[in-house]
Amino acid sequence: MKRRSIVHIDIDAFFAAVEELLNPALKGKPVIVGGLPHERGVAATCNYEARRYGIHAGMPLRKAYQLCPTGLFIRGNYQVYEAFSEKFFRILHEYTPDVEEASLDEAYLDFTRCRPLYSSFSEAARQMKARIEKETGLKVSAGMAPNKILAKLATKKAKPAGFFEVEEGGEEEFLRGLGIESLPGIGPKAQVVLRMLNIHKIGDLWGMPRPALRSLFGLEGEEVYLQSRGIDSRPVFTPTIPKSVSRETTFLEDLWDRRLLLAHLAYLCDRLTLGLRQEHLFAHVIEVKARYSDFKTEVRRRLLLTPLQEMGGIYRVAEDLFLNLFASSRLALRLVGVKASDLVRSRSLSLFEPYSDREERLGAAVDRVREKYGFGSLLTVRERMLDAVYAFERRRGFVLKTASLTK
Ligand code: DCP
Ligand code: CA
Repeated sequence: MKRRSIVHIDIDAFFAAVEELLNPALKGKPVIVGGLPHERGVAATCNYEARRYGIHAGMPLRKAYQLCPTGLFIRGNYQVYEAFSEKFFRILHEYTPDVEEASLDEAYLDFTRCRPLYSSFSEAARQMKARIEKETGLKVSAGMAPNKILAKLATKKAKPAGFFEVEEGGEEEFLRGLGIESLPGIGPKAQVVLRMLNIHKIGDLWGMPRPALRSLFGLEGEEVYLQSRGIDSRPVFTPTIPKSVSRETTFLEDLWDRRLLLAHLAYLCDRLTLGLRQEHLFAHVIEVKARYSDFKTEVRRRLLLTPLQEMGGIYRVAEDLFLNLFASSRLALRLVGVKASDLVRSRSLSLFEPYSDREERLGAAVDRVREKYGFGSLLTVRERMLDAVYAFERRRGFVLKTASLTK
């Protein structure tokens, strides 16, 4: 198999780092996120200052308090962390379409397909790391290697805030000195057994024959055998891209009023673009559909050389298509819909077309407000014309006739 270029990237002390960013007075002090000292429950994470006291994720809060009574304990706000996570992934998707979201703050990227775009993958990875740090204000660590396990171990070595690359031919040297506990296949129990056998480093594992590992750890033993040699053929798992995303609605009664029709169209575009942003998708084709009172259906579509994701751009195209279609209509309409297809995960892979991400930032900001105050909290004047027709809920927006659309 061709040598791959895999990057693993992970935000340092994620929840705690966000808290420090929101409240700079916390900087330099031990911070524990997850609850107050005397609450039940465990620490979700803590910053590196708190780790010096022996505190770690999963530790009961009371115990953390005993270890560090001067620590600053914070309950935490998951929605805020999610917003940072979204931004993190948004940037990653600009560097390659092959991104696997391993957790809220951790990803694998496969750069192999992007050979024509970058003169040096390490340079691109370093630049990506720097950009994330600049745009989110959080520190990240990254590792680069020919497969996922080595890339993840490289990140571990790079922490905090570093970048480490396992160069071709350097795999053995890299692995030899790492502690056995760094292999995901070796849990606390296995560690005890191996240490009794005087095996502490990954290099020590190489002397153990495959059957011996298997008899010690069962099927896991096979994993350990491969992991300890840095063998891992798992692909970077990219969720499949849907064929299309669409939103449509039948009206309560047939409509002829152009402004009200456009209000529906705008609202549907808004719901559609929310879906696109959530899936990190951009559309090369926008299609508008209208059904007349005699049930005849017409569609108009447009191919876009630069794919779109945001409300502003998509609505402009949809409006244009709709007006073009409506101009020749003699009947009232009973349904209107908008569909995005020929979807891609990233748009900035175009070599020739630098683009402004102003609209994307606007989209992310809109999502944040809505997350907090509800979808209906931010609608355009055009969309609010639907007040004349539908019940409105701040949490959900308008209650259209097609119930699934208000989800
Ligand atoms: N998390 C959690 N409960 C856990 C582990 C983690 O809620 N048992 C949350 C809090 C972390 C975030 O997930 O901030 C990311 O987990 P990581 O394991 O990546 O840990 P950190 O990012 O906090 O620290 P590190 O710098 O070691 O990556
Ligand atoms: Ca992390």
